[in-house]
Amino acid sequence: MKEKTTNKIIILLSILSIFFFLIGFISGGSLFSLNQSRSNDTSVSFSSNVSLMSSPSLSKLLSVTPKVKVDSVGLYRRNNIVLRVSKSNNIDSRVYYFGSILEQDDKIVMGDWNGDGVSTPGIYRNGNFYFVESYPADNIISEEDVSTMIFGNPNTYYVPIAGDWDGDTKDSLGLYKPDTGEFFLTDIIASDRIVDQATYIVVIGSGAINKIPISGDWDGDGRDSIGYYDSSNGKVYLKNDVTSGLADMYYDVTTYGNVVLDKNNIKIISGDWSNQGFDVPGVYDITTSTFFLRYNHGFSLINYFFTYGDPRIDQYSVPIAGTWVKVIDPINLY
Ligand SMILES: [Ca+2]
Ligand SMILES: [Ca+2]
Ligand SMILES: [Ca+2]
Repeated sequence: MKEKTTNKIIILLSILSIFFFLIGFISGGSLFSLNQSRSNDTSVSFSSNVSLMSSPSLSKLLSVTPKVKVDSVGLYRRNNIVLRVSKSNNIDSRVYYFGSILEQDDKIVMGDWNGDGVSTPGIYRNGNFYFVESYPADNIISEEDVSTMIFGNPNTYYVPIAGDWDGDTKDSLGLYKPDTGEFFLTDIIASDRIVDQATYIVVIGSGAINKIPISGDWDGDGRDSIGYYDSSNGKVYLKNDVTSGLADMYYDVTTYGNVVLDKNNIKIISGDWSNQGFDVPGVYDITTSTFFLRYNHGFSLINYFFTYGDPRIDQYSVPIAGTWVKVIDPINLY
């Protein structure tokens, strides 16, 4: 009897030590729970971790399988893009220069135009879409690196977005027209093509006019869809398919634990930050050059935050997101 009890105690202690080892492993990264401050406080409350341990995304994180799709962030600084490929702030970034190909009002949009798993730049300019399918070895993007497609009316103001609307692994272009709230999406991505009709014309709700458009695979079904950020209330509105109708979900993206961001000083990106299998909007605070990325839609117990860039320069930069490196573990990024 006594020996059995001792065995039970040993087993219990072993389970507890494994549990606390995992807790240490988790808190050793830069993951933080809502109970933590923005400093390097890595204390994690027991209660919050009990629920975290049962989270499916965290069990994925702890697995040893190489991560095949982890999105990261970067900055478009007008004449170049810097891509964050590791945790080190501003170190180990990849930098690509646009040479002389950019014009004043060009808008950049990142996407995987050839379906090889790596996101590369596209430039939208007045009815023309210029896209780069692979990064040049000399880090300078020049005319020979660029393919051209025609989409959208010239002399019309659009904000470009990118997504794989049909799930064929290739991203293609979408154009949001702020004055009408319409999204014009095409499935076609091809060099030297004139695309004169959108595959989908979508309006969210009663027309999301003058909003900030975003795109992503919010529900993890392998197809991207659209959404928008409303800077009047700090909320994102996300739709799970590319048909008109009400948003499937909406929630505040300005609150991260004790930190409440100014809804007018943030810019929105989206991505799958931990190989959780779906995309979630992320936020870039231009006043501090800090990215705030959450694991889940709505209230998220685990979020990432880190500084990237320099607010003196990057308050004018455009945050970007995509898969820069095909195989990477999120631990190396966040
Ligand atoms: Ca690609
Ligand atoms: Ca596609
Ligand atoms: Ca989807």
